[in-house]
Amino acid sequence: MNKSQLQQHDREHLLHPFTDFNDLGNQGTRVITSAEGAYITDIDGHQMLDGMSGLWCCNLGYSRREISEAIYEQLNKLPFYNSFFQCTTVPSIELADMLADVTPAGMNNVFFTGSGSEANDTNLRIIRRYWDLKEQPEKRIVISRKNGYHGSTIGGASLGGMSGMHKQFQALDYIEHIQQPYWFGEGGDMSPEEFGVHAARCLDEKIQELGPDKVAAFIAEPIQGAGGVIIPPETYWPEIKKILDQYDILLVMDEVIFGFGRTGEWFGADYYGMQPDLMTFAKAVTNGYFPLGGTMVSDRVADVIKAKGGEFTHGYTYSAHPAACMAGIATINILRDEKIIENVRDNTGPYLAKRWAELAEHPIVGEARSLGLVGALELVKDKGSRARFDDKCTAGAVCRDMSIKNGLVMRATGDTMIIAPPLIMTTEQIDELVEKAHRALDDTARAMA
Ligand code: PXG
Repeated sequence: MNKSQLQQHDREHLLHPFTDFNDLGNQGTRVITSAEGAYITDIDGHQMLDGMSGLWCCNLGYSRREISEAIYEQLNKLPFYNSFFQCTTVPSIELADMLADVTPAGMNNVFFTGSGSEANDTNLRIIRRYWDLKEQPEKRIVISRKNGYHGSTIGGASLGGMSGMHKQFQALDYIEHIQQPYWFGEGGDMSPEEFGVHAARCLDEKIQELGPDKVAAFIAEPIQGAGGVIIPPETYWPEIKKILDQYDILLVMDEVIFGFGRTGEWFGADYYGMQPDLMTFAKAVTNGYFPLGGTMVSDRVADVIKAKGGEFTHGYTYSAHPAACMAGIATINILRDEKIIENVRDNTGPYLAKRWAELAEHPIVGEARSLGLVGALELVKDKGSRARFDDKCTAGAVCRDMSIKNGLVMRATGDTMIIAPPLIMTTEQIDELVEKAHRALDDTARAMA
């Protein structure tokens, strides 16, 4: 099939995730046909620097044969066996061991799933099971945050704080949402430090309002990813820690985007010095080469579930899929052997911070923020008042298209442009990324004038 035939068949038969089908019908899909290193190529032969690591998952880029070969060899040896009914496989045990090793101290158990959404549903099941076994069944409410993203299953989307998603289904009624720590958008006249404490205190207020004996857990991404790379002020997590220490409430950190090195530490929890009770992961655990997710379970929680016995009635056919686990093992080996995460912490992260900050000088950029290998640009019409161009987020959509035209995949979340490039990026590629982003901003400014 040629390009237009592919696009036509795509329109006729493929329902895409998070897609406005009118827009899709008008524009047609971009057909991506190959990828190498940090670059992807479409069917027209247009090569683009992938500033989004696929969908926040191909942290090692696209050319790691060690991972594809590990999957292939496993598929030839034992393509599938389940982990139900007292069965197990060698790759799943080995990966569980490795995960216990690379995750924060005290997290020594893993429950495998096929995705991040399934892992957050698993968290809801574990949280309920834990408090039931502790004979505190009244602890049922899970507090989450507005504009957080935790997946698209009923549980994941209920935990998420994306109001547009809630409108399309009936969200679970035992989940409550508090303010996000989004200083640029919601900080008003407060300094970032003041606002960080303010946003954290919202958790305390919510706990007081609901009653500490009713609250089971608090879930949050260390930094919001899909919500627009919202890096909380430095005061935020220490204040949250204080509040959680005060009440008997579990902390779930959703590391689906920030796990496996994005901040320059293995996990966001390491970066912020937090000790979560549960930790969701997916995406980069296999470098995006095979679907795999899971939740790391702390000793505090796992000991109760294991010691009290009784069946935990939860699981997925593909929990601990052996080929997925082999992909995870190969990925972690590369991250470790090639000191990829240390390189982000010591070299490419600081380099991106310096180069990305230069974009704040651009007339339509209200803020340029970054951390490790993740960054965001706030597009504004007026820097002083932070006023946007319009309320339809046209500037973001235009900038995304201009960026692609200039050979860079940069995403738009509203009028916030975001990047999360592969961790293997060199400083030369960071220069290329910043230059292409600059050109996209120039083109956007012209188009919006
Ligand atoms: N938690 C977080 C923090 C995520 O970012 C999920 C859970 C769900 O994972 P699965 O594997 O079920 O998709 C995610 C996924 C975007 C975008 O537009 C982000 C995600 C997925 C799709 C699109 O940024 N994150």
